[in-house]
Amino acid sequence: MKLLKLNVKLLGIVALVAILFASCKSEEKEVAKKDPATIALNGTMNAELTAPPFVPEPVGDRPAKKLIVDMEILEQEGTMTDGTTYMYWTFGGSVPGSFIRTRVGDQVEFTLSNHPDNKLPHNIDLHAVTGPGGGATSSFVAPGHSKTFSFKTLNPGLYVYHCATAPVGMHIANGMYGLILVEPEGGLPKVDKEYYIMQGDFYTKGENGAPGLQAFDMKKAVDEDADYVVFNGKVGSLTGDNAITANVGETVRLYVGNGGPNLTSSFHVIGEIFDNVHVEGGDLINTNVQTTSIPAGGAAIVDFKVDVPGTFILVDHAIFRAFNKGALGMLKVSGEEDKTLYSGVKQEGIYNPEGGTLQEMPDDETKEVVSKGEKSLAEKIASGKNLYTTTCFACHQANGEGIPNAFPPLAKSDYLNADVNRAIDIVVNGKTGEIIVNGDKYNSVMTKQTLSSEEVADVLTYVYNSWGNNKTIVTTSQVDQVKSGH
Ligand code: HEC
Ligand SMILES: [Cu+2]
Repeated sequence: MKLLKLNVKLLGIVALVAILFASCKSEEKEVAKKDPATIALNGTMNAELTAPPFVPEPVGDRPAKKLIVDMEILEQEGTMTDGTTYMYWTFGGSVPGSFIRTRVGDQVEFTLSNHPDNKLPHNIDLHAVTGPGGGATSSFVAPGHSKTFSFKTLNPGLYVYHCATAPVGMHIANGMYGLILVEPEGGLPKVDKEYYIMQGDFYTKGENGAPGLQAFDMKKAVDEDADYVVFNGKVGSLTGDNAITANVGETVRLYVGNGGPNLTSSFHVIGEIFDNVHVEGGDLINTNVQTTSIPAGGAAIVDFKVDVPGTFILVDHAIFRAFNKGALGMLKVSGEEDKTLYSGVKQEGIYNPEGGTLQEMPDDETKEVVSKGEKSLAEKIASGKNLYTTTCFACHQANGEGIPNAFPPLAKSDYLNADVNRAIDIVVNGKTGEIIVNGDKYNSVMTKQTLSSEEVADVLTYVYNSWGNNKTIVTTSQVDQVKSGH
């Protein structure tokens, strides 16, 4: 009897321990493996999108939601540096593109719209997407169209997005990249100021500082020979009145990305030490960092407390890029000085640092001036050249040399010179299907160009009178005739 009782007791204890152990284990499992794919959605909201250097409101403790993102692609001329412009291709009208802020478990419904005035098809590859092409295959969209796809954010972190339409390098080089942040459950720790900065390298026909509208240079891009290396799409985007700001005693967080297409950034803030760096934008946090390496197509989250007032210079510490190619920004901190932390000048010396201003390149080229009025042949060619550099050069390249296997040449093109009405038809109506130009096969798509008859006549006259072509003069009425024949 006694023995039996003891046995029962023992059995009871064993069972209890087993139950406790099991429940404890399953609880542990739940905490460690809350599968983001199973996080329930709680309502719908429109995503706030911001242009750099600003970021949307933190997610805080909001539940996962269906998050609507509407992104518009705009191809538009913008300033690269004083006196120099560039035809940027943008997500949302800025370089880098609009900042997207989500939390883990959100169901993002993404609509990509390609403005009807644009010349090219585009798409988007978001590194935060788990799926083929990061969304690229589902978002390929022609001018005047839009595409919608959706994805669930499974991994917290800071991710790059970019266009992935061929030639991919060229779309990225023209500014088609940005950042998407996926915050963890409960959000990132609170800070006082947050900013959005993204580095990019640019390749132009003219050297750094050459005036006027500068075309993309494919050869320099392939050679990784950048004319400009900049933060937020242009020289001076974060200097002078555009500097980012904070007050003494505040914590500052920077979301820093690198669009590339080629160069790795050695991101550094002169006079500050990063208290925390989310290495490569992931969960790993390194502390007390001077310079963090940000690969092309990668990102980092850095934060630091500003203890003393002054201007802190943001650079790519591959330092010629900062002082000679544009990768230089400013953080202006205002507030009371603390002489124990930083004394200021105690004694004059003769050390002469390079200083925080950009060195100007000499202006030795003059701008071409196009006069208005009745058009002579020279005027037609001048106007055609302008149209060519804003419309056709993106694909056919500045000297009409094209890109092998993608865009046929217009220079010394047997196809072009053989039939002027066919050429007019291609510009007016677009062209797809196999063609052979100078012995090479092309089978691609040229989108229909939205130009007036006069513009078509001018641009083709320019093309025919350049690069060894047969000097045909195309008139407006000839273009009208081809148009009415359709
Ligand atoms: C979106 C890129 C793109 C733009 C912009 C573009 N083209 Fe094209 N173009 C092409 C492609 C691709 C082909 C070949 C189409 C095919 O394979 O059927 C082509 C073919 C041609 C051809 C016939 C082939 C040849 O080499 O002679 C001419 C002429 C031409 N384009 C002129 C122009 C002119 C003029 C402009 C500017 C008004 C222009 N294109 C803008 C991509 C483009
Ligand atoms: Cu693109």
